[in-house]
Amino acid sequence: MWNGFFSHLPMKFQIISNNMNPRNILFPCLGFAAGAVAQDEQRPNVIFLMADDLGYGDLSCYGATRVSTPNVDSIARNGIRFTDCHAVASTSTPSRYSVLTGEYCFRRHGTDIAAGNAGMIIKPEQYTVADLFRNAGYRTAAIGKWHLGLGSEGGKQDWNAELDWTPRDIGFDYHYLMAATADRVPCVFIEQGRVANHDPSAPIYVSYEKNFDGEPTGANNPELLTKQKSSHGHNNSIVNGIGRIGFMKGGGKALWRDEDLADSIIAKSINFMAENKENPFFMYLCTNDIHVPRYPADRFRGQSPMGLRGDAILQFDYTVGRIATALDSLGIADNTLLIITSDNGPVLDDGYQDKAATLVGTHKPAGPWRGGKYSAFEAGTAVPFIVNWPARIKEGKVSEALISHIDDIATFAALIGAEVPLGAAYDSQNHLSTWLGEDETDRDFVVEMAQARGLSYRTKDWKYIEPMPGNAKQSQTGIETGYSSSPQLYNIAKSKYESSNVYSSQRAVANELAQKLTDLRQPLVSGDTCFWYHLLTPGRGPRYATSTGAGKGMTGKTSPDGKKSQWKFVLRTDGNYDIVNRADASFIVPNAVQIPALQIKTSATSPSNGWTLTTNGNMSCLYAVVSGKAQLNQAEQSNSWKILNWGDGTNTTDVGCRYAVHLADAESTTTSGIDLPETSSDEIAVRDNHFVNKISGKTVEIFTVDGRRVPAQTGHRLRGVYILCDARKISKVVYP
Ligand code: NG6
Ligand code: CA
Repeated sequence: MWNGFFSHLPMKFQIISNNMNPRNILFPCLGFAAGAVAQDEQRPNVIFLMADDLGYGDLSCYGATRVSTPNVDSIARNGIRFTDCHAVASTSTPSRYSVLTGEYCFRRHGTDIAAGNAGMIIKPEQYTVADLFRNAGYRTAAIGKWHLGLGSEGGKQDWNAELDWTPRDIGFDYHYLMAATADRVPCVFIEQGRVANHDPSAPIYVSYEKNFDGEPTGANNPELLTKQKSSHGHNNSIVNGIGRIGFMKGGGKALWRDEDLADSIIAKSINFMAENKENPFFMYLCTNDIHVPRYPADRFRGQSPMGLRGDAILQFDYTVGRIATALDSLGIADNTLLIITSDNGPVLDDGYQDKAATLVGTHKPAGPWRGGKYSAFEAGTAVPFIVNWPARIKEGKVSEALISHIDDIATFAALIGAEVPLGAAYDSQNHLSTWLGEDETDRDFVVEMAQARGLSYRTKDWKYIEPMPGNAKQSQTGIETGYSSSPQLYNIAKSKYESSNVYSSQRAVANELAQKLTDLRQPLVSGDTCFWYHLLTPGRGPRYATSTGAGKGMTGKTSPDGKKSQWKFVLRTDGNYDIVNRADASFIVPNAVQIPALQIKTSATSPSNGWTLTTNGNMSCLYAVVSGKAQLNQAEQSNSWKILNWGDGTNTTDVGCRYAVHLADAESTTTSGIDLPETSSDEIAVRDNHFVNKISGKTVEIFTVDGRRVPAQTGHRLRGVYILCDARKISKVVYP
């Protein structure tokens, strides 16, 4: 019945077109090696199309029979359909964080399911996949579901003005977004930093703490829940006859109708594609489907035998069809690489009475995998993944290779011949040949993060789940979480469905995987990483090099245990800092507070006691983290920031202090020993305008002790002490 419904949709997309767009012409002649650098005119457009909560088994090309997805199937038939792809996390925010940054979400505090008024989780100085494309000359867009926070400060956004931090600050030229999820306020789209169709007669206020006087809520006014009733939660503000999470007031004509969400997202996507058909573009396109509340357009409701959840799958498939048709009619289908995937696994009852659970019948949303959304079990992160690129992929295939979303940045970099800056997208690896179906090389391992933030380590054959707290089954969603206080090991080669925990009989395997997880978890930066990464994020400009960072506004604050000055800065390779509690290593300040920079003067400069930077107001930030054993801290007084050495009391603060001074444009007078391991200057050569370590073959960067980058030019004379950075460690190099 619903098949016929799609008869108007394109089938042309599956046929490799003879499109003579000049950008495409040269393509067939190129004998591409994987990872090859494409020349400018041939670089494909890239669309990363991500569904929300779409399970592995929810598409007919992945085995669904109670729902049919002909548009996705057609793209899969002519592309590479992966059977073992994993999102990085089993919920949206952390999963998306990893897609956009190439960094495991477990490394970053504040990546749990975000509220609708969360501040932007990815900070402007952090490198993203959008930076990769934008720096390579692509136009970039983020359209649809966002769920990664907006504005510089959570809860402080003025929704009636322009937001200060937006996806423009992390590489996206254009955005049209739902701030969080359809079930979270504010229920409006944000376009280019402002509420789309903002209605001045109905100013918007948002709170996740308390209701606004006189506003109805799902809890108090169930009679107003005309379109969907909650099954659990979702009983705060009511918008469009549906209860939401969080409170909002106003909105007027800017408020979305759930029935129109997909059409709005489609329209903006097609606009963006049409506007950029002459130049390469990258579109991060995230549907609202099939997340709750599921309330698709009138023409889809009632079309599937599985109720609204099935209808939402049909609407998702329709979206894919519309994108495909648009590519065709714009003449750019041939040279567009289209990826279709999902952010995490499936859930039936996720808080609304939409009958998903009662009407599911024999349908298996998770396919062969156990668990679902939120789980540590495989279904949490096992997602559909389809790669289609007519110009390059000539034959449809199914690939069983083990792959992960974490690799998009490095893989796309190889695809377009761009380079990921040192230290950025740290966890991302290039698997282009696998993604294009040229081979089936597995990733060595895949990391999966459950909602409880516990990790699993998957190899092709095994799955280790570390112990984590929480119930084995969620009472409200009915999902098996895979959480257990004991370690678990499953032989995936034997069965995809994790039913038999072989931890006891296979201790050696389990221990090995557990150890790998431990290794991976090591902070990227402790004693051995470099603070200069901060400045290596390209395309930002001085605003971000000098006015953001952790440590700001910490004056007088106390750590949760009530002690003052318990902060410790741990620099991460993305250039941000985790501020952790020195005593127990828990996180304290994930989001720094913005304070304008003022003049800073150095005073006492005894390295072993730390330096004091005296400001005549507030300091913009303390960037510096010292290499080696030391960390920096500042004392609690507002005008005098003491940089302490928590290491062994030696003079290891010197490099960091000098760097802080440099960034703050302050005066400094002393230098003394730099306590770092040494790399021989003989190991360093200049190749293609890069410094390379001749032994490892890796690119390295060289900085002066006060943080200036040394250009890699042959003939550039180096003399004295420099700081050498590779992706993992910093050392000093002494040129005689
Ligand atoms: C949960 C919500 C669920 C969904 C999820 C986020 C309740 C009871 N449940 O807290 O409905 O919104 O968060 O989903 O509020 S995700 O796909 O965006 O991660
Ligand atoms: Ca999701």
